[in-house]
Amino acid sequence: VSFTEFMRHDEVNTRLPRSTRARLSRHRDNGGDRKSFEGRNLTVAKISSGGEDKPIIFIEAAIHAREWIAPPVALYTLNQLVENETNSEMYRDVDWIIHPVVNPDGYEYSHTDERLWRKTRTPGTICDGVDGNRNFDYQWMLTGASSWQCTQTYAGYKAFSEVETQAVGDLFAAYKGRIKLFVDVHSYGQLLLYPYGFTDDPPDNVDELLELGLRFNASVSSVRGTTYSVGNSLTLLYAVAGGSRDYAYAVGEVDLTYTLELPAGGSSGFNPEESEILPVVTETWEGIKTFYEHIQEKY
Ligand code: 0X9
Ligand code: ZN
Repeated sequence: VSFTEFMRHDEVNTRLPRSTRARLSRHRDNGGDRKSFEGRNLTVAKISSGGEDKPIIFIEAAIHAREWIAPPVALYTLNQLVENETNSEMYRDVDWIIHPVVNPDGYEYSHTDERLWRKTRTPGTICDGVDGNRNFDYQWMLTGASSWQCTQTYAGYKAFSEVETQAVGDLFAAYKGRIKLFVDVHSYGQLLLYPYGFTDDPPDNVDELLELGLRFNASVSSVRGTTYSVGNSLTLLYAVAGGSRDYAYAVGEVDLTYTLELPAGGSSGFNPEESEILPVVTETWEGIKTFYEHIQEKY
């Protein structure tokens, strides 16, 4: 099931081979029919073999419009789960939520008008758009975010000003207690970052976050040598407050949350050659399988 097919068909179930026994449904819990600011579907795939109490792995991508290598990682995961029979045990005891394009308006704009557009497309009085990864309602505007609308890290006039971040927030609320691992896919930098973005005080379970992160790196690097640095967000990168990862951790009560910064590509870092997409996506898949194995063993 390609994402474009997925977008066009309400009844995705009928397109799945019966043998997979996956139920792939458009997500109905994120405010029902929430749309992006410009009216695009905020399409979220849930993959489940049934039941309402299994642990969930939640993957989101493209909260930042220009990071085009991110949606393919989410879509490859979706595709491997529902189309590759050999992976069907991966949704037997674990459910998956995959939100491949959190910011579809910005994503479209980065195709039509401005390749390096990052933010949403809500109009401002002088400049447009809000940085979705500064807009979540946890330590909003504390640090590493701007109140000036013309910056790339504009946090919005209030937390959750953007319908696209509200939709993600709704998912954390709807599945509170069940989401055990959350990955926010970005580019670029070959970094796997755990909480927090606003302080280098380690979270309670830093040992588990680091150890699993290092196992992610080992799995990815076994494919063709791509290595990730694993660590605290502020230490390895810079200060950020109001991001989805810290919101997931602190408000969503998700114990294992990461920002994944995929490898750079092309002249800007955000535009890898077409020939680089599959290599990046398939090596990352090995890391995602390691995340899955950890959740499978733990619960
Ligand atoms: O600045 C960001 O939002 C992320 N980097 S990016 O180049 N993709 O824009 C890093 C976010 C790290 N996450 C948190 N600290 N919450
Ligand atoms: Zn980003």
